[in-house]
Amino acid sequence: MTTLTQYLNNHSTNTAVNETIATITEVGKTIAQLLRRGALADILGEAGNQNVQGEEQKKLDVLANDLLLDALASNAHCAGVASEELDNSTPAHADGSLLVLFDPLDGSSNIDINMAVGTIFSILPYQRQGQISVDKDFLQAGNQQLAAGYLLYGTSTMLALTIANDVAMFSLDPDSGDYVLIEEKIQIDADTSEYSINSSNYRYWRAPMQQYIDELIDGEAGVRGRDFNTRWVAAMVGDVHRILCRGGLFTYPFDTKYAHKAGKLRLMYEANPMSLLIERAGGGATDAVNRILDIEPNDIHQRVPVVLGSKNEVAYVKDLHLQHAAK
Ligand code: AFP
Repeated sequence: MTTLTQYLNNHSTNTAVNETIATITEVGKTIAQLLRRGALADILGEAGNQNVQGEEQKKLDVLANDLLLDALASNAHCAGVASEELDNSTPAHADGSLLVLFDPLDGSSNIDINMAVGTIFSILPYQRQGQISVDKDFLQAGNQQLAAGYLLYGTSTMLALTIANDVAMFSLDPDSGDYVLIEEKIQIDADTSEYSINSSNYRYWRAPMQQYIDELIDGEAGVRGRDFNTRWVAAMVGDVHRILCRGGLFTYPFDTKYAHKAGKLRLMYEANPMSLLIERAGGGATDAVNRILDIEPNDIHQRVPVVLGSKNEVAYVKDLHLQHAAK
């Protein structure tokens, strides 16, 4: 049995990264305990205000955010924090070597219905040690991440983590309080017959995405020559976890529903960490055409269309988009 601490010591010599992952995953235990108590812990329902995204904040959005902020404020390696729930980044220790970004509670709409939610985190290098960090310091492409992962608060609490070239999966042992390694080199199949998309937005998608989904629905009788299945957790962590477990394609594509938003998912603390996990597990991650990890950000809350998962399926979506662009 290998614990998270042992895994980190065996696979990473970066003490700052290791200790910061430990800080984040310890908070994950507290969030998991609160979720276990659910309605009994007075964590359900609205917090009564909106975040920078214009979304109604749930009580647990705010609580998870505050728990992570407080814990990272005590971590001398952390020079600054950016969160989905905060308008701007929060400076921490100017001499720290790392920047931490997170979606503290992904899948908030699932909290009140007792469905899967999670925490997504990304760790970037801090390039101006000794200076107070500002938003601009966080604007680094996803290919600069030193580590990334998520906590999934499901029937059990699980941690997916990449700190080097591998993707490892851990399960929280509620008795010992240890995250126990259950798989150390996750690889996902290049092909799949399972996809995830919120189909209610069909009328807002661009033509290539409409064509792609039409082909999947046509199944064996159509050009794909096989039937497909669909799943939609409404929490990216849940859909990405399923893909790490058995392959698949997840997409939240560009839509004209909120034209100025270019899709729903945020680049810095959702798409980038999840893309690093998926690519290192042998999958692909694009904005439909371009590699997400190569996108140079211009705002810590910028949104990006996302297509990720089994490599050949992600490539198929890209080809369709290129074919349409060539018309
Ligand atoms: P919330 O955290 O606001 O519930 O959003 C979750 C999310 O960003 C992502 O985790 C889901 O895949 C996606 O939004 C669900 O979007 P829909 O509500 O449109 O299904």
